[in-house]
Amino acid sequence: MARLDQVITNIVDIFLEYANDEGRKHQLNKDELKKVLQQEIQSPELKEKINADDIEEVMGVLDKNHDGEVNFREFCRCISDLAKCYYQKKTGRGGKKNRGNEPAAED
Ligand SMILES: [Ca+2]
Ligand SMILES: [Ca+2]
Repeated sequence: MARLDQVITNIVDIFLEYANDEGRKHQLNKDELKKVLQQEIQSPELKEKINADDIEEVMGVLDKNHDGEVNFREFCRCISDLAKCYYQKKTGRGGKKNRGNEPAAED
């Protein structure tokens, strides 16, 4: 499988594996979210960005529609934020400044 194929199928498969573990299907509750972050993120720089030990805060940030769980759209946003974070570290671009070009409450 090509690399992007792998990335995409991995994101979907990982989400479903954890989201369907307990509670509502296709939704990550707090415990599931904590598990997926603890087990599937190991690199120190990403761990630093998203702290699974403070799951309340992480959930607050990710749960854009405030239903107490993380759906696939919210999960994707998290992955994309982590990818951007890594990109910025690698390239030195973007920095830590939030230039406000991301309308967070769009959906
Ligand atoms: Ca669930
Ligand atoms: Ca949600």
